[in-house]
Amino acid sequence: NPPVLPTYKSAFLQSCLSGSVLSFGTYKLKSGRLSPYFFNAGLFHTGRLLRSVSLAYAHTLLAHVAQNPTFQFDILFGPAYKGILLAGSTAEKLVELDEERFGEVSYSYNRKELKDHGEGGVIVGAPLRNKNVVIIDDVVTAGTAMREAIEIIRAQGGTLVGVIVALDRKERMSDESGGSTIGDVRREFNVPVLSIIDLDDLIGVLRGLGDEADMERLREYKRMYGASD
Ligand code: OMP
Repeated sequence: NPPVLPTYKSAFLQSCLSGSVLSFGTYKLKSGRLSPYFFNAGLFHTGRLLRSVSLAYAHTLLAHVAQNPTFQFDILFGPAYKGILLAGSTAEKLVELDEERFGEVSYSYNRKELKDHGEGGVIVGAPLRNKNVVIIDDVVTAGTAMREAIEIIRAQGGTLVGVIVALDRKERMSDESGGSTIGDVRREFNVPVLSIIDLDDLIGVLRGLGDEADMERLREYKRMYGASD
């Protein structure tokens, strides 16, 4: 029997399917790998889908805080462009869930183009210097996007305390290394890397839907590119 998922996870998966955020076919990834599925966070473009995704991020953070009461963060940092909206909307959902705990959590994001007038600077929103920062992003595959965000935080004098993504594809970083991208970031930076859902959740959903063909393609992909940890 497939594991019973927490409500926020299954609601999120439902939203991904109904909004075609998750699609099945053949997709070329940034890493060059050919994937039988794709997660397009750009398609969370109705109010209802945005509410669903930001609520799921907020619940995932809340569950982590419940298990790790000393986990504390000041800022949700959303790398441009997709992270911008995710950071703001999730900060708002955190306040709805627990205002006392999260009421003062800030959010910010980077500019992609440098600005030489007005307020200037790379960061819009809360300055990162000497703050505990959690990166919020859409997907992690080989970790390129995540490492760019980590570099921005370091350059701005912030302290990385965690990362949250919607989907962990659970892929190995390279053909030479069997280890997962997320596992590698966890070890290198010694911070938790959380995800709302991962590849195994997707395989479970397809099993539940009786979609044997897509499920088998995802399993095959996992055998080729899946991480060992
Ligand atoms: P890495 O930088 O290799 O970790 O890939 C993550 C990025 O790839 C995401 O930020 C997206 O831009 C893109 N991507 C998706 O959006 N969805 C997927 O399912 C897979 C990828 C991807 O190209 O790996």
